[in-house]
Amino acid sequence: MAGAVTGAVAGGAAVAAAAVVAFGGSSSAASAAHLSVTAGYIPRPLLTDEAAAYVTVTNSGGTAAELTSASSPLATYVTLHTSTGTTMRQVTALTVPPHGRLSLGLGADHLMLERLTHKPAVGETVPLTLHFAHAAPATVTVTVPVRPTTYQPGG
Ligand SMILES: [Cu+2]
Repeated sequence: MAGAVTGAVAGGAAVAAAAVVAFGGSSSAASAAHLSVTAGYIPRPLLTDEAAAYVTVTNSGGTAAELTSASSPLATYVTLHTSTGTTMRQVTALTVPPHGRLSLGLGADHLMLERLTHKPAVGETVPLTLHFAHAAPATVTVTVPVRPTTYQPGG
């Protein structure tokens, strides 16, 4: 492909080509990250300060994507948290590996809904909008149920 496209490469195409090369330099380009979001829920919070939210993001593409931010009408703002042992800290992004998944859950990475607009009831459904980098679609909105505070998926 070298030479033939000289002068015809638009800015966006040049950036995409450079990103693919960075993943290994093979001439067979890795497929772009393609995401789906499933299996979400929110354990019912005891207060209105904050609530954790869990989803699973599956990447069927050959390049990594990043969850960079989220929002919800239930929260004033949403942060991304990672857990190490019993402590959690805020991070700027969570990685969705190629041909893999990002599983948010109790004791693991999670979304933190901060300053809730109200205390949600069990069975209420809450929209979550997730924003991704290096992926299609770049924005995914899912509706997740509020579960009992002690709920654990799959027992
Ligand atoms: Cu947290």
